[in-house]
Amino acid sequence: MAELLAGFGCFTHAVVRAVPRSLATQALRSGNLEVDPLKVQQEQEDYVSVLRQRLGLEVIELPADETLPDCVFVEDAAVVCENTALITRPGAKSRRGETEAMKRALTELDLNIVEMTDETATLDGGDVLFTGREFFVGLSKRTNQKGAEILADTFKDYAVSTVPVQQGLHLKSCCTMAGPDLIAIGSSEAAQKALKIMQQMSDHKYDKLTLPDDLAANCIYMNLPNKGHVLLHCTPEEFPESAKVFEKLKDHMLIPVSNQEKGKVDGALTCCSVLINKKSKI
Ligand code: M3B
Repeated sequence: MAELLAGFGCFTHAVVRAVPRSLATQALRSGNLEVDPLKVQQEQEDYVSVLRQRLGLEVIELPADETLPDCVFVEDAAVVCENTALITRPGAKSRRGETEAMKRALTELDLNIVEMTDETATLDGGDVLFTGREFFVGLSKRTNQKGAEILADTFKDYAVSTVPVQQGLHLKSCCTMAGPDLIAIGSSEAAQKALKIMQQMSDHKYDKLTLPDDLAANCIYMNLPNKGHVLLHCTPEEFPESAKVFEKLKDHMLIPVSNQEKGKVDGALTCCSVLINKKSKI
């Protein structure tokens, strides 16, 4: 049923946010690696320039907020599908303030806004995998069952299944979509287990692209006019073995994007944008 997937990966707009100086010292992180403040700025500039210059998306860049050290990771603040935006209630208290600017930007873009106001619910966008056919929601330290239920109520056209996240911060710390019906998945035991659960829950049989490194499985797929299948993926410097796997893909325009500094605070490629497809109003 290819027609079901007709618009998968088609995007016109991206919301991103500048890196606050406070990221280097105050962003949440699972390790204790030191972030180079200049390098992380540069990395984000390069990321934004890929979206804007190279891919021609209309990029809305929110200003950094020094009181929100993790604010560059906009993916966690909203889930957008078609013309509806769910403004999340991030699991980390220190991140709750990130949704305000996101809500304003998405309102400005004329999307239907749904807010997760229930104080028992938490959800980070990093736990939400949309396949084009259905949603998988990771139940993690940041996202709970109530959050997943509110997502299901918001996007009623799609099935929503939950997947326990046993390792890493978010579900998308080890998987994303690398193409229509193609799940990019890491090789760790936890990643493979998550894939198995998703396969069991789904009526559809997805193809998979297995990456040696879990974090390399966080890539960004788009389908763009005049460009076709586009994939933003890890650089050979960061993940040499995984980069080789991406380089074998023949149907994609491949764009390696560096994530070294943001990776030190558990950020990945998908974390730094909210992608939107605004069909022009005629
Ligand atoms: C990362 C936030 C890091 C905060 C994103 C998705 C998976 C590995 N210090 N947020 N959405 N996580 O990335």
